[in-house]
Amino acid sequence: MKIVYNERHAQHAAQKEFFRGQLVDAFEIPARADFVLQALQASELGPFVPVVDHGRVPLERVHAPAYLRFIEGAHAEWLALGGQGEAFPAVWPIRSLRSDVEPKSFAARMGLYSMDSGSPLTAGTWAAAYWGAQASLTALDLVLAGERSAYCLTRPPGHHAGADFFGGYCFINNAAVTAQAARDAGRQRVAILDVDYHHGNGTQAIFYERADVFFLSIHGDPQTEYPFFLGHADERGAGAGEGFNANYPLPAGASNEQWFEAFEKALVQLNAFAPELLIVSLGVDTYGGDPISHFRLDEPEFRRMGQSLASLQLPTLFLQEGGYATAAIGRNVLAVLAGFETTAQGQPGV
Ligand code: SP5
Ligand code: ZN
Repeated sequence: MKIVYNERHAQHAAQKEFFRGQLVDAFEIPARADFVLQALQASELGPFVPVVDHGRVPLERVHAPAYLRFIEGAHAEWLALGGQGEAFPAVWPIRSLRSDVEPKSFAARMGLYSMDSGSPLTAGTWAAAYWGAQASLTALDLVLAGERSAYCLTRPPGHHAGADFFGGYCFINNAAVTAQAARDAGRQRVAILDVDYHHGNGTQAIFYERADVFFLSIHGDPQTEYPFFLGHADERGAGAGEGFNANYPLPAGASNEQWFEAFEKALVQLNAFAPELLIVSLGVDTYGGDPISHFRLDEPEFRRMGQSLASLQLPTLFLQEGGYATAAIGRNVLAVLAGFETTAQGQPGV
């Protein structure tokens, strides 16, 4: 399996995040990708393919240009105002306030373009996120050129970012940018399967009224789990997109049996859609040892996940999302990809 690695990921390196009124050590840190890289280098997977710059246009197919400009300049604005270290929002346009007028105030724009105070924005956030999207687009090129699969190793992750907001450690929605690019390259039906512990609210919202990109997600129930305000089972798409969104919320603490029961149902739905491309938003924060999540998958389950995905016999792009048990991320990601690879090798080409 070819791998595209965003070497600039470490330019986004937050020290702290807000949690219960305190600044605590950040969970989404460069070591996450470093550990995955080490595990991949020690494996049979590869080769590594260099990132190709596809420019800003594919990002603007999903994200509002004004939002992208804001992210690009936000940290410099924060410093100019006397902000220290990483930038955090403090005020949001909640119900009854207007979000259709972009204020001049930096603090106000920070709130306009964000969904939480737990996603620090640093000097290198734009560079890391921009090149992450480019890495994902490069991985897409490989699959469009006939590769059975590809893996994009990047951070920060993307699935919580909406068309015009960041949050949940995410700034550019790599899965959405890549799915849209596949559509623009002529693929008619694209499926995005999100197996991160957290619901991919950004990806869902971007494609909610569309029938050409089917979003499916298995995640912690938003009644108790981040991102709280989206990800319920009754969200099935709207308008032309009715029936092309599927959520499988599971209670925090769900068993592996429950997880795979939901996963297999999602795969049946996905298969019936007959997509020409599968994008997997691969968060491994479903791991039992994850410090901020509450499912119980471990190495055998991650391998089984990869094997089941290969059995769909679809061109498949794996895209790194969450996973915060830093020392175990490499092992867990490798289990998915190696599980996929061993199964895919026994199959005829797609
Ligand atoms: C991509 C992704 O996985 N984003 C997850 C965002 C989760 N944000 C909420 C984090 C809450 C941190 N809880 C700290 C628990 C300390 N014991
Ligand atoms: Zn997550």
